[in-house]
Amino acid sequence: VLVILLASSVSVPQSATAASVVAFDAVVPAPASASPSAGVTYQITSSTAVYSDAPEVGDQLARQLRRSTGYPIPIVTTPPAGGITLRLGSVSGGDEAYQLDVTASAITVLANRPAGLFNGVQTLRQLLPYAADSATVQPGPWPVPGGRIVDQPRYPYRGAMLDVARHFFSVAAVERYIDQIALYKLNYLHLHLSDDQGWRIVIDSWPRLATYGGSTAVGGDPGGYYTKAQYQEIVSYATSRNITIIPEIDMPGHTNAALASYAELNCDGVAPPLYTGTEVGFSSLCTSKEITYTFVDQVLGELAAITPGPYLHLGGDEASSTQPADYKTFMNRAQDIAAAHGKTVIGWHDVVNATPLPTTIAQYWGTTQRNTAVATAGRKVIMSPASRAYLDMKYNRRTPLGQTWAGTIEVRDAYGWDPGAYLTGLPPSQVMGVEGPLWTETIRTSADIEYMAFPRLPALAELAWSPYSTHDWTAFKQRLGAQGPRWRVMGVNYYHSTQIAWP
Ligand code: TNX
Repeated sequence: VLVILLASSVSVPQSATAASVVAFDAVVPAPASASPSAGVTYQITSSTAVYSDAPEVGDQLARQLRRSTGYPIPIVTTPPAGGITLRLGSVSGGDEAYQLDVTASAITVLANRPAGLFNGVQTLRQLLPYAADSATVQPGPWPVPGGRIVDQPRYPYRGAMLDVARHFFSVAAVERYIDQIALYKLNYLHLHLSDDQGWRIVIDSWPRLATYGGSTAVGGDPGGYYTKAQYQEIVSYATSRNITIIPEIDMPGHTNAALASYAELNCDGVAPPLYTGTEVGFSSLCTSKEITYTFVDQVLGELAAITPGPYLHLGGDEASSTQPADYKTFMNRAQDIAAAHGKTVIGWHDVVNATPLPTTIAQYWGTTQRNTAVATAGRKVIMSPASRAYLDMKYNRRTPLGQTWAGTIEVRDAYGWDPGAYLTGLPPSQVMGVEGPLWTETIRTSADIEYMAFPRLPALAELAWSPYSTHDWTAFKQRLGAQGPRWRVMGVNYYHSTQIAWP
């Protein structure tokens, strides 16, 4: 019975029958509204052409289709009769909204902005047979189910975080992750660029941060850092996939790599050794020295200059080696410095213990649903509750990677909460969105990243994108399962959770 149910709604790539049409209910995150046209399918053929009002979005779609279908898929300068048209126009729902129409004769995506066209194309990708995500030419056919999807995000912030400090990840590895998360309409990638174990970005006025502070990683693994040009390459790669990079320099704690690089940043003037363990809370910038603020100003200034996005993340978490009064003084000055460089501050929710600027955003990482200080701070909040959203938590006790301090998180736990109602007393209107952080004390390769992020990150993406009225575990696990064959085609090393009936 199970097999029959799955076969009726999910395609099998090898099969060329009508059953290989992907169903509308295979899309993650669930669209705000979807109306299939029974019996109608569009076929991508050797004569299909693409027109786009957003050239980059059209190029990306055409490139992918050429790769897997082997068809020429030309880009044309007027909307092709019978082809794929990506048009700017007017839809309700803002910059990221789109409308996708699939008839027997044409595919049309309509959006207010290129971001909406990009999102519509991600939905279209998921409506194509899995083989369309292949890097090599596949036999086809290439049917797309007919109907209309009218879609817009629940939250403006849908993020992932990658800790490149505990372990360093190459530009190629970061771009690979960007490709994977873009398919689920995430629009922010937060890079945790500094911590006790490593400093990962060149700062010209403090060169030893990267060359010395970036020279190692957890367990003595190889370090590394991004040059400014490499960082900018990541930023532009992300931008063309509707993803804004948020750089984090964690302070005043989590700073051993900086303290080891420059003796003058330490209150006692003595540089500690580099650190490759996994303890937290032992390091602090010297909040009483003026040079500390020169350092913060120059670091944030150089980073702001290469970061087109509006946000700088100042960390601020677990500063247990900083006196509370000193923490407040320091974080208040650091926020002013970031603002002077034209950026809006994000901090881990500990930032509410300072005086958050009216615009400062708190990222909630607690393990309980009660945190009065955060709920009543009157600030926007990004929801990353550790017991639901932390991608470095193990799925279960047997998971080979990850940690358990916030519990174990199976797929159903990652999906089974409402970001708008999670933190007691926080007005729903203050919730800006959801982020899935991936700390990398135990994570060393792209395969490790993928194992922890998939399938939990798509679950978080659905919480962030889909109206809560669509929230339904039974329907979700079916949609999520439908991603499995796609991940196999894409080479994504996902965790085969037994909660999901993978086709
Ligand atoms: C806590 S949560 C941290 C990180 C660790 C993580 C491991 C937070 C803001 N800080 O420094 O990497 O736990 O799960």
